[in-house]
Amino acid sequence: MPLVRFFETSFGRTTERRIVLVRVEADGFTGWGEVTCGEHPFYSDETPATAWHILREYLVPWSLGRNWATASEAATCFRPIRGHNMAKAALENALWDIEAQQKEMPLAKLIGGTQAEIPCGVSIGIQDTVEELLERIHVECEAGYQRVKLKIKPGWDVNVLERVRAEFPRLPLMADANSAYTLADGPRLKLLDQFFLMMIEQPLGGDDLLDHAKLQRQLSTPICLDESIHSADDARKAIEIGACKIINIKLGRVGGFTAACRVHDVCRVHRIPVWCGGMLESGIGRAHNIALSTLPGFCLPGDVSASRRYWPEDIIDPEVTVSSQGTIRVPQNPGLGYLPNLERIEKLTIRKELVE
Ligand code: OSB
Ligand code: MG
Repeated sequence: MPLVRFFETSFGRTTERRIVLVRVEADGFTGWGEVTCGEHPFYSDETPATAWHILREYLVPWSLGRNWATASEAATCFRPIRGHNMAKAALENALWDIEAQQKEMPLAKLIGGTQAEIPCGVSIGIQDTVEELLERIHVECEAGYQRVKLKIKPGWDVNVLERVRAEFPRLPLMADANSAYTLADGPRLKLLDQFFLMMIEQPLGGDDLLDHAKLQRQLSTPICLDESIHSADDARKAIEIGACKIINIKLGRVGGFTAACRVHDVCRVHRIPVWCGGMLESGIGRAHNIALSTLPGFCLPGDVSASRRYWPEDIIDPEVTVSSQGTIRVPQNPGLGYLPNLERIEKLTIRKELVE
């Protein structure tokens, strides 16, 4: 699926997505899930090819013919497989879609969601010039989005934020470094305190919890962890050592709704605000993100925004739209609440396998 516009982070530029979808049929219902990994192993170690392999050789055979009462039993079954959370999430989340349809309730309600409308922000990638960035921020603010997240990296950070703050003094603003810094950059990151950011996301490595704790002690800007958190246990440890004050929850990164709800619960107990991150998902992953964002602890605007920001044409009907207040109304019909457009999906499909 070609993106409307390229998306650039500290680890590279994406112009089109290659997405593995999982479609499950059980008890006369059809459920859908999306593998949210990038095309290359830069954000995480998974790729569409590793997800295909793990699904085909392990997760699908382990699921066929099983008599599970709830989708979360799949999470228990998948536990012996180390890692590969995004492959696991795709299949488990498709089962959550089915469970919600069986129980005739919206997926949001099934997982314990309480919000009928969710607050939305946007994530704006690195641009070729600061002028282009300022123009993009204007467009998103006019559309009503409640906060803007900018991607930063060494060389595209302090100077850029200076210009953005000068033009948007009151904008709820944050920055995401996708692990582009090390603890040695502490003094440079300290300069970001002057911009009153809501948070700085994942400044250091995905395996650097301890260094994040050291950095957080040097900064007044709250640190939010993304890449570092793969489970509720990771969240507990990060909170305990003071590695972050906020957590971004992504369904794929933690391995599906069962784990995502657990991360949410741990954060809630410790009064750590959470929000839903994005992975440039198609409408299917986006629908799952919307359901997740309805849990009570999701009190900050997430990276869940309108289909048209990403796709000339999305693969669900209706596509996801955002109100002029910067919110998404959560669908009230059973399951995902959006219909996968089979014709469009078929047209975009370059590889397919049916396992019975
Ligand atoms: O770090 O949150 C991230 C996109 C791809 C990989 C990692 C990230 C992102 C985003 C975009 O920030 C979020 C979105 O708009 O889907
Ligand atoms: Mg991030």
